[in-house]
Amino acid sequence: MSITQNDTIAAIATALGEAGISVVRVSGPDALPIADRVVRQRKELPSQRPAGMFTLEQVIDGERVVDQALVLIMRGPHSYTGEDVVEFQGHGGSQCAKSILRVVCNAGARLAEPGEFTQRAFLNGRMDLVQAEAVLDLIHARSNRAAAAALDQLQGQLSQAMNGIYDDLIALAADLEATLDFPEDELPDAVLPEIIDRGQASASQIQRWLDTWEEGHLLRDGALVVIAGRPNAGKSTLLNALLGRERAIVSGIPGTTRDTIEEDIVLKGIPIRLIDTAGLRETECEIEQVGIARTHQKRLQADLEIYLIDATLPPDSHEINNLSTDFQKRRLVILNKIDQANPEWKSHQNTIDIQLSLIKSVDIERVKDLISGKLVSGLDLEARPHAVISERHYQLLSQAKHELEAVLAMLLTSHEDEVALASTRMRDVLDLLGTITGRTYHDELLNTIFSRFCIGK
Ligand SMILES: Nc1nc2c(ncn2[C@@H]2O[C@H](COP(=O)(O)OP(=O)(O)OP(=O)(O)O)[C@@H](O)[C@H]2O)c(=O)[nH]1
Ligand SMILES: [Mg+2]
Repeated sequence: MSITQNDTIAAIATALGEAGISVVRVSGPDALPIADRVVRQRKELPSQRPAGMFTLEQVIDGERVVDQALVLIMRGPHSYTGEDVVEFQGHGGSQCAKSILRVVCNAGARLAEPGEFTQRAFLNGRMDLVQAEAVLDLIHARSNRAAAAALDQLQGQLSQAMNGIYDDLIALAADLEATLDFPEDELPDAVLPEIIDRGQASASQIQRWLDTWEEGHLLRDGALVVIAGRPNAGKSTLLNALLGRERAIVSGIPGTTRDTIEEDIVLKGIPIRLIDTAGLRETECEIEQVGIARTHQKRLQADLEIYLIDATLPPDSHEINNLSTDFQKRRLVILNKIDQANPEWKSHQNTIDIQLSLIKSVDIERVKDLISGKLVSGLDLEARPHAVISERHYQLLSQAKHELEAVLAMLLTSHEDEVALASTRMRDVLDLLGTITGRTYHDELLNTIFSRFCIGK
């Protein structure tokens, strides 16, 4: 996508399908003249009306009326994009919106690229990059908490924090440069330690934001939770219980589930993809082998594994051993079927997080609490939803912190050459921080961010 913006763009901003209304959005220098060309002329053309006005118009293609629409006029810079904007609110469904889009394009607009309205908002200074990303997060939010976090970010909570750190460090860089003007041995002793202190305070602030990444990842991407275990342990029974419906086939025949079964749920505000898998065992059956290979693949990707054990069978030392030695970031071990438990399990309590019977009096809310508890251990989900950083912010912030720490280490030497070098290196720190909010950016960065948007936003 090029970042020239002297033309006028148009797109359908609502989802196509049966609905009350659909919105076609037009933005750019010709938005108002284009609106004049596509409505049946009455007393006053749209371009002659004050901003904020809306009127019901007939949208025409030559002589033919294609829809009746409310036409809203917004004049730059007081609009989403910062440009003149006209919105046509026509009838829902796909036909009216497509017709309005066609006549608007025939009258001089061009089809917008994905995210181009928001990109223009960014280029016109209506929002910074962090806020533009929040728009996307808000559209993609799969839970209330994720939406609340995105809204905080859109309202500038994260931008203000990033700008605060940036401003502190630019002042620090200036003070550092000033020390270079002092003749050797004349710099007062207190100056460098004071600069180092301030740098360390900024580094801790950066770290506090880095610590929000994990919650950001859970809210934005959702958590992958895999249910694994031997055949017949009750994995599909658990999936169904968590979903509250009979999604997967349950039977007493080991090897019932062969493919992975994926379903989305939300627990404590965390969007979760729940995956039931084929039971783990040695088998001659080719189909089952493929299923088990998929189980292993999903276990590797999982944010949390729920491992189910069948209590009717005696403890298997090989299985228990694997649980304590194989790599898994987070795991919840459930001993199921305690209604018919083998007595030998009494001596193995320490391997197990919870024992229960999924078909006799299970407290599924307790299981849900355990799952969300394991997922967020170390995170405070009781706290009010707040802006949390994304993967892109994480990369830039951790590089910036790394560079800043290198600068501080150079300053600690108090050696003149090192101090001079540190001063140049501070620019890298500032560049990295500036890229977060878009103080500094390049076309490629904008492309990667805005191409993930839908058309019309
Ligand atoms: N007694 C008892 N039986 C249970 C319990 N939970 C599940 N079962 C039974 O165990 C059998 C296997 O359950 P599934 O949920 O199909 O087990 P699975 O782990 O998905 O098995 P595969 O798909 O073959 O790997 C079914 O007959 C269930 O009704 C329980 O708590 N107690
Ligand atoms: Mg199953």
